[in-house]
Amino acid sequence: MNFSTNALSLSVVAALAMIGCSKEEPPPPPPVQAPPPPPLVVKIGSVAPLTGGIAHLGKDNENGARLAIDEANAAKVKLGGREVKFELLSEDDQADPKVGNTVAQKLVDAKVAGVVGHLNSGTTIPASAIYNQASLPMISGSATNPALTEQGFKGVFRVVGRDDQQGPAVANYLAAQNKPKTVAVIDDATAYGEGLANEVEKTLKAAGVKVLPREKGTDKTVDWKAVLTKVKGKRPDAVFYGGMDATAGPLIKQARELKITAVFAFGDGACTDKMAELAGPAAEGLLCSQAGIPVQAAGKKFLDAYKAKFKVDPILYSPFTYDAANLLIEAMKKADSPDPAKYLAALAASNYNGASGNIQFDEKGDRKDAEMTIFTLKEGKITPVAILKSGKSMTLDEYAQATAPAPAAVAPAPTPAAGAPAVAAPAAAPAPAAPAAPASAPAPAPAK
Ligand code: ABU
Repeated sequence: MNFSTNALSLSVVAALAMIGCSKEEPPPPPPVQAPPPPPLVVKIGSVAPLTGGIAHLGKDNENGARLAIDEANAAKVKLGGREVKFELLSEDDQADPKVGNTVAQKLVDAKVAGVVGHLNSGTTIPASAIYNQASLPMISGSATNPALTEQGFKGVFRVVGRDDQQGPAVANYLAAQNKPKTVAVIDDATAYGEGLANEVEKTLKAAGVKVLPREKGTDKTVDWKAVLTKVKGKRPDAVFYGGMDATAGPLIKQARELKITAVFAFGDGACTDKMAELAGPAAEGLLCSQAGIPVQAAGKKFLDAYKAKFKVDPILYSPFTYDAANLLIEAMKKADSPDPAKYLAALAASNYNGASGNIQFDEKGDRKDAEMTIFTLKEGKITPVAILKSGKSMTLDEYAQATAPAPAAVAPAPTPAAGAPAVAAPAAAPAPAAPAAPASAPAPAPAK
C-alpha cells in the first residue's frame, strides 16, 4: 500500500466517523392529514315548460333558480359543518299536467331537498299533491290560482300573489279607467286562464258592468277568428282574456285585423313584451296585470347578475324563482340541514328581503301582502302604471321612494348576494307608506 492509498483510506474512515457521531436527527415525516370530506350534494328541483309556446317564460323561471344556486355555491354554504354543493335538477313539464306529474315523481325519486316550481297553475296544483305525499317543500314563483294553497298542504308555498287578488285588481282598474259598459271574457280552459277569467267576471259584474257569455279557446289556440267574429257581433267595449302570451298575442293581432276596437286586458301570463313581438303594433295600448312587483323594480344586484350570467334581461317571474330558491337555501341554513323535516318550520317562518321585496308567508303558504302591478303596452314595451300594495296605489317612482331605505345614519343591513332590491324593501316592513291612490287606479279588493 503506498502513501496516497493510505491517505484516502484514512479520509474515508474519518468521514464515516463524523457521520456516525452527528447529533442531527432526520426530520420526522409529515403527519398524515385526513382528506377533507367531499362536499355534501344537495339537489334542488326546478320545473317549468322549457319547450313549447311559453318556453321563454319557463327558461326565465329556470334562470332565476339557477342564479340563486350558483351564488350559494360560490358563497360555499356549509350545513352540519360540511361544505355544500347545490345542484339544480331542471325538468321540462311542457305546461302539461300529465308531464308535470311525471317529472314531479322523478324529482321525488331523485331525492331533491326542495322544488322551485312549477310555472303553470295547471301543472303546479296536481304536482303539489305528489310533493306533499313525499313531504317535500315546493315554492312556485308564478302559479297564481288560489286552489294551490287551499289544499292544506304544509310544504306548499308561492311567492307571487293569487288570482283572487289579481283578477279584482285588473278588473277594477279596467272598470275605473276605461268605463266599459259591456265586456267579453275569453279563457284558455286552463286552471289559470279560466280561474282568472272567473275572478275578473265576478268583479266586473259587481261593478255593474255587463259581461257577455264566456268564450273559450285552449292553451294551444292560435287561430281565434271564429271566437273573435262572434265577439265582434256583440260590440263589447272591452275584452278580457285569461291565458298566456303565446295565445294572447295572436288573439289581439287577429282582433285588430277584424277591426275590433275594444280595449284588450290580460293577466300576468300575457303581460310580457312577447305580446308586441307576436302582435306588433296591434298590441299597443293593451292593459295587463302581474301578481307582484314589475321586473324593473327588482333588486339591482339581481338584475345585474342575471344580465351578466344569461346575457338577456329577465322577463317576468325570474326574480320570484330566484327568491324561491334562496328561501329554500336560507331555511336549510337556519335549520343547519337540507332535511325537509328539519328546515320546513324555518321556511314557513321566513322573513326574507329578496329581489322581489320582503317575503313572509301566511298560514296557507301564500305571500303576505303581495303587490299587484297594472301595465299598459307602450311603444312595444309593457310599462307599469300602478303598483298596488296594502290597499294603496302608486307609480313605479313612488314605489321606489316608498320602499327606499331611510337615509338616516342607520347601519346598513347585510345584503344577500344579489337580492337587495334596487328599490329596497325595508327589513320586515311589507307595507310601505304609500302616497294616496290616484283616482284612476282603485285599490285591489282584499284577497281572502
Ligand atoms: N300566473 C300566470 C301563469 C302561471 C299560472 O298558470 O298561474
